[in-house]
Amino acid sequence: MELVAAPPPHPAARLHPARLDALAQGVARPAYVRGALRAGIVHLGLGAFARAHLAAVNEAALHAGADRGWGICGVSLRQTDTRDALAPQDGLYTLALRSANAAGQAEQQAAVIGCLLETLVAPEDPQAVLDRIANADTRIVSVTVTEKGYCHDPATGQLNLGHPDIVHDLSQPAAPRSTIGFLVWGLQRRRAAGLGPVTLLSLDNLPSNGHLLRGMVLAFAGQVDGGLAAWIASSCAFPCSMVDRIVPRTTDEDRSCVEAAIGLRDAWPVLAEPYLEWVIEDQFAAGRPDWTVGGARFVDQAAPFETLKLRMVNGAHSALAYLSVMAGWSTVDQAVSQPALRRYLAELMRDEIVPTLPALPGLDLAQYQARLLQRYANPALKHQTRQIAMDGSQKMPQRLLDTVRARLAADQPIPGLALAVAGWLHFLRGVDQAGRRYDIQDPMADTLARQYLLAEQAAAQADEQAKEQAGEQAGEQAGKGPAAMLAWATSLTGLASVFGDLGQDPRFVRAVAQAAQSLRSQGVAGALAALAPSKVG
Ligand code: CS2
Repeated sequence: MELVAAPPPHPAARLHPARLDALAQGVARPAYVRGALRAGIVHLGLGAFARAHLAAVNEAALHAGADRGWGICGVSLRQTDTRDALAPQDGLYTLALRSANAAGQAEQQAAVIGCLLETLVAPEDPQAVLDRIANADTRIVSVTVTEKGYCHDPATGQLNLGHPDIVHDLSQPAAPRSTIGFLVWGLQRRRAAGLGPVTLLSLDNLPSNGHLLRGMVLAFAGQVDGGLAAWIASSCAFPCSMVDRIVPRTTDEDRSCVEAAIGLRDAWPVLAEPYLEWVIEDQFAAGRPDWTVGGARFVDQAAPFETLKLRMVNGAHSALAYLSVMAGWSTVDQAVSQPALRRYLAELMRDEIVPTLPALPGLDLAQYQARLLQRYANPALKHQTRQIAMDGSQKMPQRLLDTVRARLAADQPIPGLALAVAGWLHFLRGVDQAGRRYDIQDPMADTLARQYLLAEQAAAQADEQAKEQAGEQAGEQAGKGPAAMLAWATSLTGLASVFGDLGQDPRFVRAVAQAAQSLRSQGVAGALAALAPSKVG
């Protein structure tokens, strides 16, 4: 399904504060004096995700009259591309919320966001980033750097002091490169300058993200200066938060579509679904804007919301992503239009995930689940399953493995969860069912590739032994017998930095082996059918 919009007659002029009058009617735009804004928020990791929630909600607060000190300074920690796209637009960009109407036609609501005042590129000028954190205007330093940006061990949640960026940053106070390095050296400058504390606000998809960030910052600061660590611990705030909005990567087609809709050319618009849930613990060290006007909710404890979101939205997303990449379903809506996959996800949520969730008064979980499947089915997003499949080693623990642990602790079966985990492990072979190759994008890609090879060798060996013991068995192919798959799963789930002690739980390893065997011998469709033989026709 395509969004239909007539292209402008001439190449459109570039989005810019001087050209807001040229915006098409109905496109929301900054209605406050941008020049009066100061950057009270420094945001590290200025990807599409932050631009689609933090900045959009903050924009609503500014429209509602929030104090002018709540502009945003964005920081890209690696690439120059966001800055290169947005600088000629003086930081303006479009947020296009996409959905489908009752007839299934795509609809788009566009708004130009004005609260992003500047974008710094950390590797070009680390000093400027440190100065910003240590600026008197700064009151919140927020972070969306994805799971791997915390330089932690995914299974234990401890700072990885051997991480090359952390090793580098501990000796480079003036030119760090990791998020944690920037935060600690920036806070050190603040303290030295006699400035007050700030709130460090993690907005990443990690459980207790505020506590995690606090742990990383204090572990790093402790290596540097005990006094600094004590000051941070006693005066800075680290609220936990949960953000839920699906934000696919922007494509050139999206750029053209937004240009046609707004009448100006935007080099990097952001697309998102209309749905937004942003829940934040109300612990701020130096004030905050009233983000409730843009839909945020302040709570005492974010943990139950995080668990709900990570296990349902992200757990189901990851389960869907690996199976879909293998099966050749490239977008999420295409994937959930496959009846067997949709049924699998619905049963995974209802039967295996929901029973592990903490109670949230007033929440109807059946409705939440139905709404989630509808969000996945949004045909206007074209959310790539490959995008979700990235960084599995960092995502598995909180999305699927914690749920597995909760179920095993209650002695409950895990067939759907095991298929999701086996889906990831099977995906690591790097070839889909049609023989197309893809890269494994993961900070642990090398380790995973080595372990995958070892697992294949273990499988081949186990198969040989099984055949010797049983005599030649007609029809059994090397690497696919139950003994082989058990050896394969034992080897892969032995990766302690992802699986922790789960690799030692025979119930888990056996379930993963069985699901993997099913995937390898029957493909995704066969494995889904095998899981629910009575239900999938
Ligand atoms: C997705 C998330 O890419 C992924 O791994 O699961 O980005 C997801 O779209 C968001 O968390 C939704 O809130």
